[in-house]
Amino acid sequence: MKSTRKRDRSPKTYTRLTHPLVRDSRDEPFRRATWEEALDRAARGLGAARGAFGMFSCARATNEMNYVAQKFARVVMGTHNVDSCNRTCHAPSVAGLSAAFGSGGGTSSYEEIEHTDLIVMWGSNARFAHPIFFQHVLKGIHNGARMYAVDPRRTSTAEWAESWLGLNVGTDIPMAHAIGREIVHAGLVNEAFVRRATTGFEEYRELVEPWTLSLAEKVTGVPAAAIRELAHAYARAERAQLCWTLGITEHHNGTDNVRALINLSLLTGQVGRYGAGMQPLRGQNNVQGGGDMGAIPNRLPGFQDILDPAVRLKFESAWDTVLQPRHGMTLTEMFEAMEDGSLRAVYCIGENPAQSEADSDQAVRRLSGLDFLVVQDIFLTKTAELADVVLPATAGWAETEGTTTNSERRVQRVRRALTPPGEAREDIDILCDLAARLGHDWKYADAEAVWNELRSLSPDHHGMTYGRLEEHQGIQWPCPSTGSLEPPYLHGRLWEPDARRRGRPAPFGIVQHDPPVDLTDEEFPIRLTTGRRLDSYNTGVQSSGYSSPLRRGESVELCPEDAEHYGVVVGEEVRVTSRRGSVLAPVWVDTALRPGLAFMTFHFPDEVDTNKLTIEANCPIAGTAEFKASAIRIERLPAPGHANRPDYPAHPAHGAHGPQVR
Ligand SMILES: Nc1nc2c(c(=O)[nH]1)N[C@H]1C(S)=C(S)[C@@H](COP(=O)(O)OP(=O)(O)OC[C@H]3O[C@@H](n4cnc5c(=O)[nH]c(N)nc54)[C@H](O)[C@@H]3O)O[C@H]1N2
Ligand SMILES: Nc1nc2c(c(=O)[nH]1)N[C@H]1C(S)=C(S)[C@@H](COP(=O)(O)OP(=O)(O)OC[C@H]3O[C@@H](n4cnc5c(=O)[nH]c(N)nc54)[C@H](O)[C@@H]3O)O[C@H]1N2
Ligand SMILES: [Mo]
Repeated sequence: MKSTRKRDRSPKTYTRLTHPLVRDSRDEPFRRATWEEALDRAARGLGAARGAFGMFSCARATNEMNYVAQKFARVVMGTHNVDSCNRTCHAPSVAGLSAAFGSGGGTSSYEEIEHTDLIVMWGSNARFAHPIFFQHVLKGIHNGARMYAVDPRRTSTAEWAESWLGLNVGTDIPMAHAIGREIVHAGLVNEAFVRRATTGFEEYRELVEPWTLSLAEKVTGVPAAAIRELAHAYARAERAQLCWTLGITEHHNGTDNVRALINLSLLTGQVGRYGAGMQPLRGQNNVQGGGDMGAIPNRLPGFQDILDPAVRLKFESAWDTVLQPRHGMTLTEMFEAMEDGSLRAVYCIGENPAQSEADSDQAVRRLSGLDFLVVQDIFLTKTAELADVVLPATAGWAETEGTTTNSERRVQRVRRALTPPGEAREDIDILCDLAARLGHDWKYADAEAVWNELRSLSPDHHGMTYGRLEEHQGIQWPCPSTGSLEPPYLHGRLWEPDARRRGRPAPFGIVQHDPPVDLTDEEFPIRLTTGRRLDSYNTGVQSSGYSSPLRRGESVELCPEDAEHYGVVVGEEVRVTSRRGSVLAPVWVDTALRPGLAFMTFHFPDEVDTNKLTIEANCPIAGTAEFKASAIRIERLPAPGHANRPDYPAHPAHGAHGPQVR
C-alpha cells in the first residue's frame, strides 16, 4: 500500500511529436524513421487489412482533413467504417434531431441566445465547457432572459440560473415527461403548431399522462413546484432556447433523452422561429464539421444518406469508385468487432480512445489485439504507445489552412499561424501520400481545392466559397447558393401555412424512462457521474503540464455530508471501485454535490484512470456510452490522512470552482 502512495503524481507533460516512429514488433521500443519508411510501412499494413479496417477521424482537425479522411476510408479502403469522438458525445443529439426534423444540426444560432426570453441549460455546464457560448448566455441574461439549469450538480453554470433543478442522474425522461404533462393539463399546448407541424400528439399525451408532478418529484428528487414552474415558464415564454449537452446524451438511452426534450419544443412551438429553438452544444472545435464532412459511418459528405441510390451514384462518379449500399460500423461497433476479430487494423487520426473510451482496460486490450495500428497525432498518446506506426501531424487549429464548423453550423476559416515543429506534416498531405501508395493519385493544390470538391458534392455547403466565408466572417449551413444567406435558425418551414412548403411534420418521440444500467446497491452505493473542469481538456493530452494555483489533478468529489459519513477529508487518498475496475484518488469536497452523488473528470488519466470505472453500456441507436452513470464505492486506505498528499491544495472556503466570477 505504501508504495502506491509514493507514486509520482506530478502531471504528465506531453511534448510534440517531431518525427515518425515505427517498430517491427510490439515488444520492441519505437525507433525513429524517415517519412518514406513510415509511410511505406503504414501503406503495407493498411493495404493488407482491406475488408477488416476501421478509421477514427479527428474532430479537432479541419473540415478539409475530415473530408479527405473519410474519402480515404471509402475509396482507398472500400469501407464506410469511419467515425470519431462524436460517438462518445453528441451522436444521440444528431440521431434524435434527425428523427424529429430530418437534420441533425442544432436548430438555432448563438446570436439568438442573446435575444431570447428563456434559456434552459439541461445537463450542460457551459460556464466550464462552452465558455464562449456562455458569454452569449450572459448577454441574454443581461438582456432580461430568465435561465433554468437542470443538472444533478449545482454547477458553476447553475449558479447563474434563476432556478436549479437538481435531479437524480438518469431521470431526465421523467422530468421531461412531467413537464410535458403539466403543459398539457394547464392548457398551454400550442395547438395550432401541434396540429399543423407535428404527428403523434395523442400517443404522446397518453405516454406522459402517468407522469404527475408528484410521481416526477419522487423519481427525480426535484420538488414538484420547481418542475411546474419550469413547465409554465417554458410554455409561456414568447421565445425559449433549450440547450443540452452530455448530461442528456452520455446515457445508455441518450437518443431517447434527446427525443424527450425535443417533444417539449414541439408541444409549445419553441422551434423554427428567431430566438426559439434547440442548441445541443457540440464538444470539440470541429466535431460538427467532422460529421458534416462524412466522417461518420452512415452519411456521405453534406449529411447525405448512403442508402439513397441517387446520392451514392453522385459520389461514385465524382470519386470514380463503387460505394457499398450499407452503413459502416460506428466507433462502438468497431471496438466490438476488434473483440470478435472482424476488425484487424485501425488508422487512428487525432483520437485517444485508450483513455477516452468507457471501461478503458477493455479498450486497451482490444486495441492491443489488433494486427496493425497506425496513429497520427500531434502527441505520443497512450493510444499511440500501442501502435505499430506513429505519424506526426500538424495541429489543425493553428498550423494548417482550412475551415471548421461550430455548434451553430457556422463554417469559419482557420489559418496557419504557427510553424509546425520538426518534421510534422499536415494530416491531408499524409493521407494523400498514403492514398498514392495504395493506388489513388489525388491531386489537391491546397485546402481550398479540397473544399471546392466538397462544395461540388454537398448542396448544404455549395454557396460557401472561401471568399464568401471571409467576407461574412463565417457562414451557417445550409448555404445552397453563392447569392444569398439563409436565416440563422432551421425549420422555419414548420410554420408555413401551405402544407407543401411545410414539408414533413415532426413526430413526437414515444420514449419511456429507463434507469441507468449500473445500479447502485449495498456494495456500490454511490452514483458516480463524470465530466469536465474549466482548466483541463478531455484526456489531458492537450492540456497536460498546465499548472496554476488551482490545479489539483484528479479527485473524487463528494458532498460534505458524504465525506463526513465515510470519514474522509480533502486530500485523503481513497480507493474508488466500480464493477469494472478500481483506482486510487484523493478526495475533494464540493457543496455542488448531493448525498449519494460523486463526481470525477477524465482529464488526468495518467494519474487516475477514471475510465477504468465507467461502464460500456451503449445507446443502441447512437452507440454512445453511459459515462454519466456508474455505481461505485469508496474505501479508506489503511493509514489515511492529509499527509499522503502534501502537495494537495487546501480546500478553499468558496467551494470547488475557485473564486466565482460574477
Ligand atoms: N474546459 C473544457 N471544455 C470542454 C471540454 C473539456 O474537456 N474541458 N471538452 C469538450 C467536449 S469534447 C465536450 S463533449 C463538451 C461537454 O460539455 P458538457 O456536456 O457541458 O460537460 P460535462 O461536464 O461532461 O457534462 C455536463 C453536465 O452533465 C451533468 N449530468 C450528469 N449526469 C446527468 C444526468 O443524468 N442528467 C442531467 N440533466 N445532467 C447530468 C453533469 O453534472 C455536468 O455538469 O465540453 C467541451 N468543452
Ligand atoms: N469518463 C468520461 N469519459 C469520456 C467523456 C466523459 O464525459 N467522461 N466524454 C467523452 C467525449 S464527449 C469525448 S469528445 C471524448 C474525447 O476523447 P478523445 O477525442 O479520444 O480525447 P482527446 O483528449 O480530445 O484527444 C484528442 C487527440 O487529438 C489530437 N489532436 C489535436 N489536434 C489534432 C490535429 O489537428 N491532428 C491530429 N492528427 N491530431 C490532433 C490530440 O493530440 C489528442 O491526442 O472522451 C469521451 N470520454
Ligand atoms: Mo465530446
